[in-house]
Amino acid sequence: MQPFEGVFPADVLRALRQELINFRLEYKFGMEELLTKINILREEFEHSQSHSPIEHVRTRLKSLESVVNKMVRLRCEPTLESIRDNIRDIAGVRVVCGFTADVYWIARMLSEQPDIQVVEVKDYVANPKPNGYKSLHLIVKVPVYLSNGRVDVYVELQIRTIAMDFWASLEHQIYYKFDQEVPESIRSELRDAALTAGQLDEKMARLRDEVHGPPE
Ligand code: 0O2
Repeated sequence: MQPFEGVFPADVLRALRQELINFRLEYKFGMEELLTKINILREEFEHSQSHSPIEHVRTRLKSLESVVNKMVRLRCEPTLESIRDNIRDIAGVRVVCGFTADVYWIARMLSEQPDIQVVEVKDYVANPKPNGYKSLHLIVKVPVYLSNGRVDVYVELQIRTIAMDFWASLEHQIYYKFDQEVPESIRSELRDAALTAGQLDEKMARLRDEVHGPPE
């Protein structure tokens, strides 16, 4: 038996379920709009320059369960309107590039598009988190055109280099392995590893400039 069966009329539950599905779909569409823009830049670059600054792209849509968890954590009203305003990472796109300069190039290329509105920038590349985390985060508003009109949805865009991504993936795994209570010795090693990843990014950029000349 479903948890609310018998408590609310079946047609009310059906309508609520449909509303939630539609709500989540809007974010999926917003994410796909942004993904298309990124893929256009990627393909255009591959044709004109034979390589692309974009190595790979990943997308993720928060489950309804984690949306609700975040709603409770943020103490926001349990309404779709409030969730829409307050939870801005329901849809997430992560772009991984070769070099630090590419991170800013992609951010600029997307930010300059007139239908993308940048509402927040967190530059953890220039200002890494105390644990060593580096990445450029943008919250953007993307228009989605549905049969009944336009809806603007927030998408969280994370842009980072391969080295930053490698570090972040491992740190994320360690964080969960220790159930968020990471021993200081490991945290210190992780900070060291973040510095090494930063040095690798710098070294690779120097090498690239030596071989191909600095980027335009
Ligand atoms: P998931 O599953 O990757 O989405 P908030 O958005 O309120 O939860 P905050 O601090 O305001 O948190 O947002 P911020 O700093 O922009 O970070 C949001 C996301 O960036 C996180 O999402 C992670 O994906 C990533 N991130 C931030 N800090 C770290 C870090 O120290 N290590 C790693 N590995 N990733 C980080 P979620 O929701 O935590 O997870």
